[in-house]
Amino acid sequence: MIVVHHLNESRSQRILWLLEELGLPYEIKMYQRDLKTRLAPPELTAIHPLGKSPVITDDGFVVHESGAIIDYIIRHHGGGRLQPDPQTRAYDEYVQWLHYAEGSAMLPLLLNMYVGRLGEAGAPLHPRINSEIANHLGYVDRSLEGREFIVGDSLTGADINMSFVGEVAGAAGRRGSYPAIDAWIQRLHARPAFQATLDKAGEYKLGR
Ligand SMILES: N[C@@H](CCC(=O)N[C@@H](CS)C(=O)NCC(=O)O)C(=O)O
Repeated sequence: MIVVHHLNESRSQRILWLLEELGLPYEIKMYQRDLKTRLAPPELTAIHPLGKSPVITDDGFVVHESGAIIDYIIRHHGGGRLQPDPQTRAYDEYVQWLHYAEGSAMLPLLLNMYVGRLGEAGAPLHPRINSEIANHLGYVDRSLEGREFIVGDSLTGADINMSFVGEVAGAAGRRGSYPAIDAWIQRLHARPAFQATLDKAGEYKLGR
C-alpha cells in the first residue's frame, strides 16, 4: 500500500491527484504547516531527513522529490498509463517536462515569493526575477498553445508535475498574461480525479 505523507497546501496535492487518476489504493498521512512560518512539522523528518513533502512510502521504500515520485508510481503501478510509450520521442519530451517543472520553472516563482518577503530590500532583484518568470511562463504558454495536454493527446505525469507551476503562477497573480496555461489549469482542475483530492485531503487554495 502506498502511503502519501501529505502536507496541506503543497506539492503533494499532485501525488494524490496522480493516484486518483490511476485509481490506486493509498493511505494519506496528514501534516499541517506551521501557521506562522509555513514550514512542515518536524515529524516529516522521521519519514525522510529533508522533512519535505511530497514523500511517499511503498512497501517500506521511501521516495521523495515530486518528479521522481510521479515517475516511480507510473512505472511501478501505472500499467503503461499516464506516460507515452517509452520507445517514442514523446516519451523523451515527457521526461524533459517531468524534470523541467522543479529543475527550472519553479525557481523564479520561488525566488519571487521569498524575495517578496524582504519588501524594499528585495527591490533590486525583482527585474531579473520578473524577466525569468516571463521567460519560463512564456515558454510553457507557447508550448501549450493549441494543445489540450503538455505532451501527446492525453493526460500524462508531465501535466501533473507541471500543474504546480501553473498553480503557483496563478497564486502570484501571473497567469492572466498566459491564456494557454490558464485554460490548461482550468481543464486539469475540472477533472473528477483532481476534484476527488479535495474531498479526501481538504481545502487546496492553489486549486481554486
Ligand atoms: N522540489 C521538491 C520540493 C519539496 C518542497 O519544498 N516541498 C514543500 C511543500 S510545497 C515543503 O515541504 N515545504 C515545507 C518546508 O520546507 O518545511 C519536490 O518537488 O518534491
